[in-house]
Amino acid sequence: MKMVFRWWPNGDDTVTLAQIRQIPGVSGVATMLSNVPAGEVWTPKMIQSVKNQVNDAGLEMEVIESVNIHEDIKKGLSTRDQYISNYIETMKNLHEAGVKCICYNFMPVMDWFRSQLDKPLRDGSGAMAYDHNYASNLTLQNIIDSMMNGSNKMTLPGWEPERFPAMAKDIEFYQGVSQEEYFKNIAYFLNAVMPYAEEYDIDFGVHPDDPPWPLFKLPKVVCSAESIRKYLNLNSSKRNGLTLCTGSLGANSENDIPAMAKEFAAMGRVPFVHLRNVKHTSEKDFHESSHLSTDGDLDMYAIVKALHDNGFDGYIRPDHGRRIWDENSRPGYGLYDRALGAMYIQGLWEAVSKSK
Ligand code: DNO
Repeated sequence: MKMVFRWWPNGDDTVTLAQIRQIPGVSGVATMLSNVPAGEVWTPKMIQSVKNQVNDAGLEMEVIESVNIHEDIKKGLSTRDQYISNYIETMKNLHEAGVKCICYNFMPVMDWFRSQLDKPLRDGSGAMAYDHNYASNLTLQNIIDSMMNGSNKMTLPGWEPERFPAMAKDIEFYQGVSQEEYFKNIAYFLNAVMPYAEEYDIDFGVHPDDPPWPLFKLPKVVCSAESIRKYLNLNSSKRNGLTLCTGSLGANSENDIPAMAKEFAAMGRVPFVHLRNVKHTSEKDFHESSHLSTDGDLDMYAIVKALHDNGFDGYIRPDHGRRIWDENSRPGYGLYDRALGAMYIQGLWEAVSKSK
C-alpha cells in the first residue's frame, strides 16, 4: 500500500508540498493539470514541470486525479474520436513521466455535489453535507452559486467554471439518453483506451457517483456493487478498475463497503482507494465526518482489513477532511484533518498487518 495526498499545482492549493512531505508515511501526491481543459492533450513539458516540483519536494507523482473526460465522449458524439485520441496521447505522456494510476469519472455534466460546504458540527469543526430534499428543489443556477459561494474562491474539482455555460444544455441532452445507451458510450471509451492502458502500464480507477443516486434525472454510473460489476465487465482488462471511494458509496447505507472492498480487491480491480467516513442524519441526508469509525457510519477497520486480507497493493489517500483549527482551504481539502486521517489509516493498516 502506498499513501498519497491530493494536491493541486500552479498555486491552486493552500497546502504546500513541503507540508505534505512532513506527514509521516506519505510517499507522493495525487495531482492533475487543472488548468488544461478536458479534452486537450497534456504535453510532456507541462507534465514534467509539475513532476519536477513534486520530486524536488521529495515526493512521487505516480497517481493522477483526474484526467477528465470530454463531455462529447460521454455523450457519444461523432467528435469523440478526436478527444479519445487526445486522451491516449496524454496517457502516453503520463506514462513517460512515471505515472502508474489514473483516477477519472464518467458522471455526466457534473462531478460530486454537496448542498452545504461548511456545515458546523458539534465539536466546532465544519464539514461538507448533503440534504436530499433541499438539493432536489434547487435549480441548476442555485447549485452552481452554492458550490461557488462556498468554495473559498478556489476551483472545486469537477466544478471548473469553464463547464458552467454548457451545463443546462447538457442536462437537457441527457434527458433523452437511457442508462443502456450511456453504458454503450462508456464501453466505447474503455475499448479504445484499455489497450493503451495495458501498453503503458497504467491502472484506471473510475470514481463512483457522488452522491450515489440520481440528480436532475441524469444517468447514474457507479453507485452500487451491481453497477461496479457491470462497469468492470464492460472491458475485461485488469487495468479497467475502480477507485473505491468509501464516502461516496457509503452515502447509500445499503452499500456494504467492506464487502465491496473484499470483492473488488480480490479481483485485483482496485488500484486506488479514497478513505473517508460519513454520518447519516436520515436515509439520504448525511454529513462528512472525521475518518474515525466511531465518528461516522462506516467501519474503517473492517474496510482496511478487507483490503489487506484481499491483497490490495495500490494507492490510498485520505479523502475529504473537516475544516478544523480555523484552517482556510478548498472545502474538504485542508491539510489538518486529512493529515489526521492519513495517520489513522496507517495505524489501522499497521495493526492489521501485524496481527497476521
Ligand atoms: C471530490 C473528488 C472527485 C474526484 C473525481 C474523480 O472531492 O472525489 O472530484 O476527484 O470524481 O474524477
